[in-house]
Amino acid sequence: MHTQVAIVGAGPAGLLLSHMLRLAGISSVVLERGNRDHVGTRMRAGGLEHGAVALLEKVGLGQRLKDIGLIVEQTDFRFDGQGHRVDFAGMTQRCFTIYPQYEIVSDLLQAHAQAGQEILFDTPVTRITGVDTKQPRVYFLKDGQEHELSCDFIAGCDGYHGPCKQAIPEGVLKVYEENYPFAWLGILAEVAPPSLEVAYSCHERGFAMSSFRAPEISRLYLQCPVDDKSDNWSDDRVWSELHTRMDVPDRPALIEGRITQKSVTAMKNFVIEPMQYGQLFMAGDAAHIVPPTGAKGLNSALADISILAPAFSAFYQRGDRGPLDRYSETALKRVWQVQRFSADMCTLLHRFPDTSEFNWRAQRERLRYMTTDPTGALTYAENFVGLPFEEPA
Ligand code: RFL
Repeated sequence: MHTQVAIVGAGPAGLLLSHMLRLAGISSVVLERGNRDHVGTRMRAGGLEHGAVALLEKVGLGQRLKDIGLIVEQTDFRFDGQGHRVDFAGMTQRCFTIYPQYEIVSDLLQAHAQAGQEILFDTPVTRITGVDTKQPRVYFLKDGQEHELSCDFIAGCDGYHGPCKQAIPEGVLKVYEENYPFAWLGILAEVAPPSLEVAYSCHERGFAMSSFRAPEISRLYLQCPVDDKSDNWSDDRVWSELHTRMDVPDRPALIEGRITQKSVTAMKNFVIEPMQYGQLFMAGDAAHIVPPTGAKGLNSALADISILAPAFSAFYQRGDRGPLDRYSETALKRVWQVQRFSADMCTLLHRFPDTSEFNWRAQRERLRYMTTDPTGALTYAENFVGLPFEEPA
């Protein structure tokens, strides 16, 4: 088997890349460890920056997004018993769109099916070789048998735990990592949020957040200990803690509903440099992770592809390898801006277990500055709606 670009991973990054390559007439094969159901139903991110929406529209994936995406124009920050709204859309003339990750994946799977482009599910990649040669190879299992795919390039879109980055030699790869001393209990509930806005709460008992995935589906989060388990959280305990942390007199109280999912997620920043080596190009969570406080993980994965797909086009259509050679440098500029914003939001909104009274007091003053001072609010607004994406040709 041979293809031009072998793509490891059928998450949003891998699927968008193969979709954009097909539009440019470049062949690719997507190899995915999980099965189709697993890939299509994963409940993860929910919000798209304006640049991500523009990119999806440009590559023909804008219709359902337009039909069912929900526009958000302001964020409500709650602290010291009060709500403080930041009208980010008014400040930037851009909005944020709630469109769950599983909908993007579903649109991409549908586009692949319509184009007759097969995705190889249940095919875990075991190793890749020859990334510093003209003919790298990807080895994968299918029905227990090892198979080999030769290619011109490999795109490592295999998430944080995937195998591709291991092909970059130790002396070349630099890993930056920050782990936080708390986690998030993520809750999915069948109930409409009190209003269609994202609300963050910085409370002395810990961070809480109210968002949504659809008009009748709330997505809620509670800061919890790093080693916590979702079994420790009965539904009553979840709602009681959410009310304590989220409800303030000047905002409608949270409405309770049937909880359908609870899971604990660790918080970390992680970046590898460079994001490429030889014929291997890393994208999305495989190359960088952010704590989800700034809603950037999915957006960053799509932003990488907005750079990588046109770089492959430049190579195959014009014989110009320059954009590919500069991919890591170009992508990392945006990646680090997103890391900086996500780390700031994470630090600003959580209650650190060992924080001093001084830091806790100063933390809320930083929040007050960000929500009430025009300069502070504009800085938040510009970062939240998103830094520019590369414009695909
Ligand atoms: P993905 O989605 O992890 O896809 C990687 C794919 O690679 C496959 N894979 C392999 N395939 C073949 N062989 C192997 N050996 C393989 N090893 C791995 C995996 O099965 C998988 O299908 O990465 P991608 O495409 O880079 O997309 C990134 C996004 O998924 C991610 O950034 C966001 O979901 C992060 N994230 C959130 N981001 C937000 O912006 N807002 C959120 O609210 C938010 N919530 C979340 C999240 C991530 C979560 N995870 C990962 C724990 C909530 C959760 C629970």
